[in-house]
Amino acid sequence: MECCENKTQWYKKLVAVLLGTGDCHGGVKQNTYGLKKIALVGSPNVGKSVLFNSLTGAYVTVSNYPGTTVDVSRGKGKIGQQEYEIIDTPGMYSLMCITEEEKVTRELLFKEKPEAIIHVIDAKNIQRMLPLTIQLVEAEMPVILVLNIMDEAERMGLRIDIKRLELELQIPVISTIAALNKGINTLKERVDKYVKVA
Ligand SMILES: Nc1nc2c(ncn2[C@@H]2O[C@H](COP(=O)(O)OP(=O)(O)O)[C@@H](O)[C@H]2O)c(=O)[nH]1
Ligand SMILES: [Mg+2]
Repeated sequence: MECCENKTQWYKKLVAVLLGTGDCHGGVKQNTYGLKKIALVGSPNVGKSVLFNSLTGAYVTVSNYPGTTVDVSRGKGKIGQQEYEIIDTPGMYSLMCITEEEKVTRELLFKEKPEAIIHVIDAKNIQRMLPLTIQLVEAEMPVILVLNIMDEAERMGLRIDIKRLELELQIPVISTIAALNKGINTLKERVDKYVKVA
């Protein structure tokens, strides 16, 4: 997005930028400097942004990843007693990146080294989406797997043995229905435990 395209009056934007409370798009900026990071990754349309909104407050910063036109959203979120910078990354299908979005997410993961990487998948398409989980685990990243859109998966009659999946993958696995805010507290508890142990 070009600056000043939106409808916020120019002087409000200027004041926000000068006071450090806003970005050039007039959005309110969250100071997440120095906070440990948690990244949400996964294919497009799996519910990353819905989860991001559940985990963060009202104010988030959307900015281009340096040197690209790809948007990355960042916000502050409290998990357990700790505040984190939560990052909503551009959609990625594979660590063997092809698209600019995938390159950004890959670079972000390697450079910013989040404390936890929440791989969000659409439970209906678990077979197609698990390969990225495995790639992330093999890259020795701190992965937590979220099986989202469980409502539709269950409606289709899909039964997923979560305990078995945890045993096989050796990572925490949580099921959620992000659109209905279900499973979010369990996810937070598991992230909290996971980050403390790591
Ligand atoms: N049925 C259902 N829909 C969901 C769930 N979570 C997200 N969605 C919907 O899936 C679509 C994509 O969500 P979004 O967060 O934009 O996905 P993203 O591309 O991964 O960021 C939206 O229409 C959401 O409302 C869920 O648990 N169940
Ligand atoms: Mg999104």
